[in-house]
Amino acid sequence: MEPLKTVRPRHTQLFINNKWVDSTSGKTFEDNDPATFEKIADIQEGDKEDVNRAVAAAKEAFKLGSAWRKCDASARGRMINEIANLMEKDIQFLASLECRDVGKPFQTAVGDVKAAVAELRYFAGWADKICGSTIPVDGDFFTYTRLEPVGVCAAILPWNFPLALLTWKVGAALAAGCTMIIKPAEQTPLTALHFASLCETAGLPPGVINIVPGYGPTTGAALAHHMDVDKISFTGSTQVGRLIMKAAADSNLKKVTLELGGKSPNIIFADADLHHAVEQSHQGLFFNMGQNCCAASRTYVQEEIYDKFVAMSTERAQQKTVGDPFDPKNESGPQIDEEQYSKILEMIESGKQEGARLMTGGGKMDGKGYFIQPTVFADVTDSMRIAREEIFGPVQQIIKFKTIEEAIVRANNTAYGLAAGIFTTDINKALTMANSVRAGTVWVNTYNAVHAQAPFGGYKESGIGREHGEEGVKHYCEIKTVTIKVPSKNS
Ligand code: TXE
Repeated sequence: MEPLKTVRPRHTQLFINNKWVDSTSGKTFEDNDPATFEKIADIQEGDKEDVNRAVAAAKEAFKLGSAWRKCDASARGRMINEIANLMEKDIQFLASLECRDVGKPFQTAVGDVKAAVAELRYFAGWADKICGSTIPVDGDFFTYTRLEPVGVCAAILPWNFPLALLTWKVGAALAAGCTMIIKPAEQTPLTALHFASLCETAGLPPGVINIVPGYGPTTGAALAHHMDVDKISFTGSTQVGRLIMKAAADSNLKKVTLELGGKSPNIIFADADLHHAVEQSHQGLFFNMGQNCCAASRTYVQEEIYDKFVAMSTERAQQKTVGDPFDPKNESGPQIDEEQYSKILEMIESGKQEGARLMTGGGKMDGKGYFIQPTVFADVTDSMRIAREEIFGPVQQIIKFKTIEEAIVRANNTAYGLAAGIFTTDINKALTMANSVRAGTVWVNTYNAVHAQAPFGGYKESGIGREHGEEGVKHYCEIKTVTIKVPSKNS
């Protein structure tokens, strides 16, 4: 599939109650291309007033007796499937838009749209399979549970996988029968807006899906503090995750699920298939320009193979093609914005100053765009900033270890707990490590294998709750217990 290199967004307004509207303030913000610095579009900038309008619409759509509440669960599922079908039809447009807005290589963007379609199809299947149970309580009672939609939900999204992460949240929310207000990241509002138009075409009643682009401290905070939002699902930094929890505590104790940062260990044992481990570790870190919450950003390599692994990883990073994301020869594009770009370059400097051995890269690339050289550091120690803080960029840290016992302790020596990788051909080592690492996802002899069917989320400061799978759907449900007095029960 060829990219649409001159792609333009079809929508730049807010989407509330199935209508395209300007922001109440009349303000707009610029959405820019990170590869060229060119303006793509002026986007209507939502704030508190617009959030109020969108929440009111979502609340109305969720009212008892509304079209959405009376809709058969199977019909909800068909609508979700129809959105997936429409996305599939528009794959070239959506992937081109994502490529331009995020700066991710076109083929990666195509992969994101395919993943988003698969997400929706998975959740569509759940719509009429969300069941309560009957419970044999003591006494003359008949007791059952109902899993009811939690209500009006808010989703605050990051910019690294704008469309895919949107479907993680929307798919589960719609399957459960909730209504939703979505705030895309200010850097990447375009695919969310197009998604809204597809929701309308697929037949979602007004108010079920609303999109309010805007900034975090205004639009995002208004959602987090809103008294009529029943649940908020956030993906982004740990720092903002704390603010979301505080806002929930200070307002209506809305339910909170958080998917936050990470500093995931990736442990390569000497018995691993070396070529495979080098390539997977490279992809595990450099995929999406390193802008990945589960990036393999602490690569622990057993001493027997350490030098070889470092040499091979360096060579692999040197082969990496970085440039125009629309050019199919490029594996990597720019970072998302000035803030991330400066943060990554500063982290690289700290690595050099703290004595890590720079094997390749180590700076920005010449010319326009937020491009950074693929960078590999060896001889990294656990106390260095590059081994402790999330870099969120194309910077690989390779660290030496000796024993499995030491690997376990060092892997767990972090405030994060999102993911971990283990490379070994010994099943006992694999299982010991899988059971010992405190992380929400453990990959053995693979990395970044994320699926809609399997729960995803963080231990410790990497988050609260799970997305995907049955657990993910249940986070959009309340459990109601109904107990009825009966004259006499029989087993
Ligand atoms: O995140 P923010 P940023 C990590 C990564 C990155 C760092 C900062 O380390 O370098 O976070 O990135 C909205 N109330 N991740 O600054 O600020 C914001 O508008 C409510 C990991 O982009 O957390 C955007 O929609 N919302 C991560 C979203 O939060 C607020 C993905 C994320 O932005 C808000 C992204 C507020 N006060 C960054 N302030 C992952 N887990 O994948 C901001 N927002």
